[in-house]
Amino acid sequence: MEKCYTNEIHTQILIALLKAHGIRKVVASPGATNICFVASIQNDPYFEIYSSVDERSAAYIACGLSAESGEAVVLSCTGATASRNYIPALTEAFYRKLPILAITSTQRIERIGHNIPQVIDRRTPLNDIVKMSTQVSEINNEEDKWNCEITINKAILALKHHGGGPVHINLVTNYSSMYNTKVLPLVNVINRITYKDALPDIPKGKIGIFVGNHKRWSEKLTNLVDLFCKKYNAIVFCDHTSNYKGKYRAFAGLIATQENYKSSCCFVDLLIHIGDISGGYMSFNPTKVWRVNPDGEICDTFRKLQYTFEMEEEDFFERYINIITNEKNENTFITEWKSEYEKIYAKIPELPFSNAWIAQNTISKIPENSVLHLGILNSLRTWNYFEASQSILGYANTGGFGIDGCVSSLIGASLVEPNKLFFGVVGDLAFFMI
Ligand SMILES: Cc1ncc(C[n+]2csc(CCOP(=O)(O)OP(=O)(O)O)c2C)c(N)n1
Repeated sequence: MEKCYTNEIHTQILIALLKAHGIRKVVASPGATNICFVASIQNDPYFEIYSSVDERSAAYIACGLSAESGEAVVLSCTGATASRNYIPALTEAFYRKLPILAITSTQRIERIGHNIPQVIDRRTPLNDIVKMSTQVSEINNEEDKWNCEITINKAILALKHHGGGPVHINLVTNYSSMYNTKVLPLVNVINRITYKDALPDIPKGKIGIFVGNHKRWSEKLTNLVDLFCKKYNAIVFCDHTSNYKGKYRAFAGLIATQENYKSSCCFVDLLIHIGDISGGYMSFNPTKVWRVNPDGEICDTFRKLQYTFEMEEEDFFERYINIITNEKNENTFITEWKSEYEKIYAKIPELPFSNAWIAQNTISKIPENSVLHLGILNSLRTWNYFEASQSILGYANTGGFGIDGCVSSLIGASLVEPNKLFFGVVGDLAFFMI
């Protein structure tokens, strides 16, 4: 019989991502629960596998291997108490910041606490043995697959993040005895770019910058984004809470929320994602997403994440502006966007009296330099169809999406700027929750 990979897809994804991230050294200890993983990698000559019966020694071997080679090293053990024997060496690795990926295999988590032989609870790790502990379970649908890939990418990246250290994956198995998968699945490989890393090339094609809820922009950031857009033919997808007011603003509520029409402007080769949670419910179809945020999180809003740039937005745009290129861009995307916007805006029918009608007829009358606070959902959504004057900043409580504090937030903000006009648009429920 030809020896191939296990049929357990989550384990295949784990193996594919280990390879994609260049991790090949494994110290394996015997048992039944980690057979799917170990037998699969034994069938792949990419991996360099060492066997150690005693898990305690195995984990110390991994420490030595990692410290000497400078590489991340994988540990694999079975269920029951096997993983407990990793604690001494993982403690060692934690304080020496050694990138050890401890993969402890387990039966389904639902079995914990039911006197099932060999099932123990590893869901709460000690404070100082791993930087991150996570669960990888079997896959039943696309959402599970996405979650599996994200979880494993995150775990692998944590091995080297902020100085690095050990990480734990609790790997569920159903003990599949089928090993007839010849080719590993294609997986989404995510990497983190920090200040010391080389910058990847900007792909050719259409580029959109998606701005979620964003604090007030500095003049410097606006200028840098404008220069970036000019150089790379990019535009900036915004709603009222994005607060970018530069030359390449693409006010997107009307175009990117259509259910029965998908504008070609929403298909981009690269979407650069900045800012925080958006309540615009806008949909875009990027080929790849680069997230830029000093938090460095692997936050995959559009499910196409390729890189997270752990840096300030200003630094990201400045670095790409300073790259010398011979190509000259025509800035066609912003022209395309503007004509698309006009075309769709012209199709808005006469509106009945409603929040949308009020938005359409009021927004242009709001005085310059005012501040607009919008209740989440209906108010934000409908006012996002109509553009405000560029001097007006917009806010909505899209952190937690509560309708309980829109008016209070407006009052709080107005206390800081007593000479400004603050306008609030909230529905009746939100109003009475103040
Ligand atoms: C504290 C809280 N309770 C309940 C909800 C669920 N919820 C979301 S929108 C909504 C209706 C709000 O209606 P309205 O006041 O008309 O709001 P608006 O038109 O400003 O969206 C409710 C009950 C919520 N988001 N927050």
